[in-house]
Amino acid sequence: GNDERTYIMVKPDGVQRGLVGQIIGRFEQRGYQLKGLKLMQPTEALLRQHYNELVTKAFFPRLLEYMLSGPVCAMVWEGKGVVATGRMMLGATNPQASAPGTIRGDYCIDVGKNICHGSDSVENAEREIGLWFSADELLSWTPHSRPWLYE
Ligand code: DAT
Ligand code: MG
Repeated sequence: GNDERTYIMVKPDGVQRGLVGQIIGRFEQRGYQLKGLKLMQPTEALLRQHYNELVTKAFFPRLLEYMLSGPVCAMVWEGKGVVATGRMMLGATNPQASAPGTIRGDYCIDVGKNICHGSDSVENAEREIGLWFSADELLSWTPHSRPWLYE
């Protein structure tokens, strides 16, 4: 439905490079609704849960070091198809394979510095939102543009 949610995160390189506003702006412009937003320093324990399917990969130690290297901007966006569309807006995992016009295709080069995260399924989105946000950090509000976005 129109209340599908995804977890989007600007990674430490995106924050350092001043790209938080560009990434928020793309989701806003598309018409998605911001439900939660915070700048935070992730812990190793949280990152191990977030990337629980990747902890055995050879690149995981480098991924962990990168994700611990500074603050991240955590967000929840809501709207019809936001999980799949959010992934399209981010581009491919490897920025070299990301089309121009996508976030990774416009702003970065290497897979180990790919500036943003987006949930890969509705189920994982709900799991990740639960890891990164408490219930009282997610707000319920009615955007004035809703009738102009949805048929
Ligand atoms: P995505 O972030 O597109 O969902 P993923 O969940 O498979 O991709 O991996 C999470 C992150 O781990 C990814 O954004 C960058 C890093 N990563 C993935 N594959 C990698 C690889 N082969 N070498 C180095 N880093 C990798
Ligand atoms: Mg992933």
